[in-house]
Amino acid sequence: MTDPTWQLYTNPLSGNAWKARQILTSAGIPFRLEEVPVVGDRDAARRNTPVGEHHVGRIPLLVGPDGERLAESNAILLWFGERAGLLPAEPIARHRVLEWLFFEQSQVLPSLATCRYLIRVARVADHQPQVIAFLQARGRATLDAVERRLGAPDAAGWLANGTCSIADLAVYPYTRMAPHAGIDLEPWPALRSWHRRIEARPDFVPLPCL
Ligand SMILES: N[C@@H](CCC(=O)N[C@@H](CS)C(=O)NCC(=O)O)C(=O)O
Repeated sequence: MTDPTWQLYTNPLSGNAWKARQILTSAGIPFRLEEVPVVGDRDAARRNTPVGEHHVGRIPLLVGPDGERLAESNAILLWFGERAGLLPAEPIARHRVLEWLFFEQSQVLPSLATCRYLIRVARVADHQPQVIAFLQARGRATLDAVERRLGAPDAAGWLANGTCSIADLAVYPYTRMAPHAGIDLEPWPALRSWHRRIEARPDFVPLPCL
């Protein structure tokens, strides 16, 4: 028997899983949370779950009413983006949004999210000081890029097209949690104002691990 409710396989520590919670909420889709661990014996805990059965085996993983399985946080943002009114249809406007989704996966996750994971989740930072310093330098350059964009005259306080979109939801969690990666956000004022702007939206879902 199929379950009529979307099931989101998640963990409160995960910024990628937050993106899925936020877009489901913004799109008005009812869903249920299924928590899976991100540390310890993950394979054992995930065995016989859709996450364990998936070829990538990571969260977020969303299981739909017809059994469809949706992986990759930014692909999930795209799936529900139009329904949430957070993804424009016009090609150039859509392209501006996609640029930030790819930026997030290629710049934000490998620097800020990885560094945060080593310090805050796996707690192995003491053994990797050079790796941490390298990732923090990459993370600061990433924050500089976001700050530059937000400071541009046509940005109007948002990353793409002068309005809130899934671009903002993609880049928000791991830039907001940069202090968990050992980076104080004081030098990036436009970024901090943008975080507050996202958090002031009426349907905002707080990051559970802040
Ligand atoms: N590119 C993927 C990355 C997903 C990812 O790294 N998920 C992490 C949690 S944030 C995870 O499942 N970690 C536990 C593991 O790899 O077993 C996305 O954006 O969804």
